[in-house]
Amino acid sequence: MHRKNTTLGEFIIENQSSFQYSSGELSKLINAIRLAAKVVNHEVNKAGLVDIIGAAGDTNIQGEDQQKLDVLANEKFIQTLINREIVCGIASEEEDDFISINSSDNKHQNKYIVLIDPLDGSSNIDVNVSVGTIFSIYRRVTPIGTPVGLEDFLQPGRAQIAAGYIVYGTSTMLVYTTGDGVNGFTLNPALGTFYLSHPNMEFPETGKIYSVNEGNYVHFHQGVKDYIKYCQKEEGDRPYTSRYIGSLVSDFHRNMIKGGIYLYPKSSVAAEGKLRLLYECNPMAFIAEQAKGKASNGFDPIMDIKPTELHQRVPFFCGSRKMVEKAEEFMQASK
Ligand code: AHM
Ligand code: MG
Repeated sequence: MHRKNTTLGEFIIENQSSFQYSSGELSKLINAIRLAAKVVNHEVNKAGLVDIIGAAGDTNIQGEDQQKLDVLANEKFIQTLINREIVCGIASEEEDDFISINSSDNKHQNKYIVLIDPLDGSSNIDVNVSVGTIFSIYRRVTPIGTPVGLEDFLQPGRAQIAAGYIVYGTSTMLVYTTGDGVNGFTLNPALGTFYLSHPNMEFPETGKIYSVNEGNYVHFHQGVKDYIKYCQKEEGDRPYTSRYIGSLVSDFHRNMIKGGIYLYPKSSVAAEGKLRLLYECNPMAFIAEQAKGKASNGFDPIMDIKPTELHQRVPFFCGSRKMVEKAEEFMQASK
């Protein structure tokens, strides 16, 4: 039970002892993400002023090149984590390879790595629709004191220590888990403070919303087509409502609050779907399971997949437990 007006900073301190490894390092890391989130939020909020202050690719009044917001978000998160010297490695959806961090007086002594999608759904920025940041934290598996290796980043989602997202929506929210439930914090922009607004978030067991890019229908596997037809059928509490923002964080966030399922299946034109296992699916799967929801590739739990490459894609079925199970039934039936 948390009292009213608990800030994210207070919450992190109060819950530090419940972390699996409570040296304070993870708290500092989440604090750094909180800080970067506020900086990126400030930039995202200015995006609508692009015609006034210059578009990406333009040169601003100081003669500096204007950056695309996703590139800027990538830099802000990476720089904040590097400056605070709290992680030994970072992998980002925006970077081809992982980054090994070695500060002068701290030779590979940190134990955590971060994987991040700095600005997911960035095609929505130009049209003033919500975007998000997704992050995932693991303990390194290579020995402390040595540089990080690819194996540190290719751990299955089950090994995650923490995961979360920031949704830059009508309000900006930071939602995260350290394996002990899911809590959501809303930013008061006037004060620059996140307040605990959504304690113990849970997916309803079932729901009435399905979220999928139905424009790809003809390319879908028969099981997905059958499930979509099921959602649209007039029977019981159906037809369901179709809601698709095209911004994973926002679609997920709405479905967690209202009850629903998000699908990005593979298709005849995208052999493994679109979403990335490490930067998008694993963290969202961890949050979903911690919120009593479910996440799978249509057959098996997302977090049981052993990753083979940094930018690996996987089909993604995620949301209210009973809805994901129903979709899996259709996938099995037409296997
Ligand atoms: P991105 O990482 O390039 O932003 O792509 C991920 C986004 C998700 O947020 C969203 O759910 C999906 O791509 C939408 O894809 P599509 O336009 O194919 O439906
Ligand atoms: Mg993305």
